[in-house]
Amino acid sequence: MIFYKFNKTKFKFMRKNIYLMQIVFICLLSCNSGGDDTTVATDSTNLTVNSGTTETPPADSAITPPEAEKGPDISARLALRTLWCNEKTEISGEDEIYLLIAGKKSDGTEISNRLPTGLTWSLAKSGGPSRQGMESKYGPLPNGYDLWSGSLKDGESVVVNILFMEEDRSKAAGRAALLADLIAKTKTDDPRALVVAGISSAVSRILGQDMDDFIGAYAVKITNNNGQKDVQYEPLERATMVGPNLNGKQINVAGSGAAYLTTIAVY
Ligand SMILES: [Ca+2]
Ligand SMILES: [Ca+2]
Repeated sequence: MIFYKFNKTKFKFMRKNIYLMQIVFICLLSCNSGGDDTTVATDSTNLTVNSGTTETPPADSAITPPEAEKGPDISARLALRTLWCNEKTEISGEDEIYLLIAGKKSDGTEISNRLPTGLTWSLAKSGGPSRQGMESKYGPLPNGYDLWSGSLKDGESVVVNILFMEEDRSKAAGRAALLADLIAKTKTDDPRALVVAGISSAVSRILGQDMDDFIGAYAVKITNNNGQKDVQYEPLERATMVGPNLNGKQINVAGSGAAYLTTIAVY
């Protein structure tokens, strides 16, 4: 009987404890489920974490693609190889020939030059190489007379306009203004814009009366195409392509009564 009473008391005690544990458990459950604003959004754009903090994942455009591999720099030289008089513009005496060189690199570098510097090449239509040929009369430089030389990065280009002139009474300031006008018109980023329009009218407008004679002009564009030298030749005014020979490209310039066969090359 004592044993039975003891077990009955113990059983009541245990039942009371289980009841209390159930109350505590229910209380814990209700606390957890109420009032907390922790949510996980179902879409992929925003995650709301504790008290409304919003984090936006990086946009695709923020990922920088790997830079395309650049080709090597190149060095280039544009040279006048020969200049031969077939007809001169002066009625008497020799022509006094000089070149105006106006151009631009695609990085904006301007090219402005006169060859020979401050002087002229005196040429005539007869008398053989010692009178007709610039190179034979004035002596050849190695691979000709430099019109432009420099380096080009991959994708860069240079446009060089070459004007063949005969000197009379124009002033240096007028020639400088003409060069500046041509440089301003030169474009390097459009293959169709290689042609500089209106050279002869610019010569008349800028040099004025008693001006030097304009014989003809052409342009050369050199581009570094992934380490390869691409060259375009373009007759501008009073110029005709003759064709390539062993020394380079032959172009005839014939204006103001004169006719000169020129050879240019790019190295
Ligand atoms: Ca003249
Ligand atoms: Ca003259």
